[in-house]
Amino acid sequence: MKNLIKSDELALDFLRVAEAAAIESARTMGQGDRKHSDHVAVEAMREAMDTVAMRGRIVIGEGERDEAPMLYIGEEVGGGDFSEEMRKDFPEIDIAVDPLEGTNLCALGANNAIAVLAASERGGLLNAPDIYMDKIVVGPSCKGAVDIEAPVKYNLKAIALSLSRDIDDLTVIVLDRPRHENLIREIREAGARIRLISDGDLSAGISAAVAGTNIHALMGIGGAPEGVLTAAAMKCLNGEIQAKLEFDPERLSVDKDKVPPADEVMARLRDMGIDDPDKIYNTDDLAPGERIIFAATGVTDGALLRGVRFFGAGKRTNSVVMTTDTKNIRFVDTVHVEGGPDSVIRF
Ligand code: VTB
Repeated sequence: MKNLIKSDELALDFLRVAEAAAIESARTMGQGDRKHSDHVAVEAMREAMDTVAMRGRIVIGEGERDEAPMLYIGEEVGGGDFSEEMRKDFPEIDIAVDPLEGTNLCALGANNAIAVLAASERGGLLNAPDIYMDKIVVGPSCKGAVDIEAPVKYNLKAIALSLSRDIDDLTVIVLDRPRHENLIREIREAGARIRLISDGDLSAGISAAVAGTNIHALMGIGGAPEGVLTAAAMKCLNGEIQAKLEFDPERLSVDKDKVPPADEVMARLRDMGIDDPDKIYNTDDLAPGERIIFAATGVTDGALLRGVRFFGAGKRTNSVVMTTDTKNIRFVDTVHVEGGPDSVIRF
């Protein structure tokens, strides 16, 4: 059938794309140059993306057209190796990318840097602006139990109840930022444990939705693009995200001149089709797609994924690739063999 999204086939294509970005950025691990790490991830992702048989369009990427040479919002990607005639039959796909989530983490060789992308049928991923977003992310057992507008203590009680444990047995991940001073105090007062992270609230959100990671929730303000990618992952993992756009300098604990003026942001939001800046977004608002594909590859070691390992005969990557319609969650361990016929592959 024409234009049908074959999720399982595309999932393996997107796996390749995430792996390519992870491998290139992992090569730069610890060099202390986050821009360079990001740049190589973007280039590798863009190049691999073009080999996929799709008519892809970037909806969340590296920025606006005039500020990013590749993977900018609106860029058409995919189908590069195919004729115009063949391309007509390819599925139309919207794509959200974060070629290197946690550029600092990679530059410092710290844990939890990942290469990520999500895809869906057209219109299936919110075109979120690159501003801040307040988020709460929980796993399947806590779905429907939390409310981003409720006091922190209420949410922690609800999470504890849903997981049949005490609040002091919970671990919440929070980005270590001055804007979270109150949030951190309230979590401490409620008695839960906290893991403060320097960067990477997307991989943290994914961990919160996977049992066995010992992470029970993500709370606080991070990037809105990462929020959409988190929502795509939640659709596949049966978790939940609630979110709200945030651009009030006071709530962000920054000087007024550090964020664009409110009327400018409001105008940008309206251009993107967002009328109500105070809207509470749920998982489906952020990722309404019915056929979502999510792929992430570890760049450095993390709670869920190992980082890229390089050895004489090649390299090894660890990824998760998930689909909503075929309901597969694949943890993929790939050995990329480069050596000759004598290469030894370890189990
Ligand atoms: C957020 C978060 C990301 O960067 O965008 C953060 O969502 C930036 O926050 O996961 P600050 O402006 O306060 O540094 C990450 O942590 C990593 O890209």
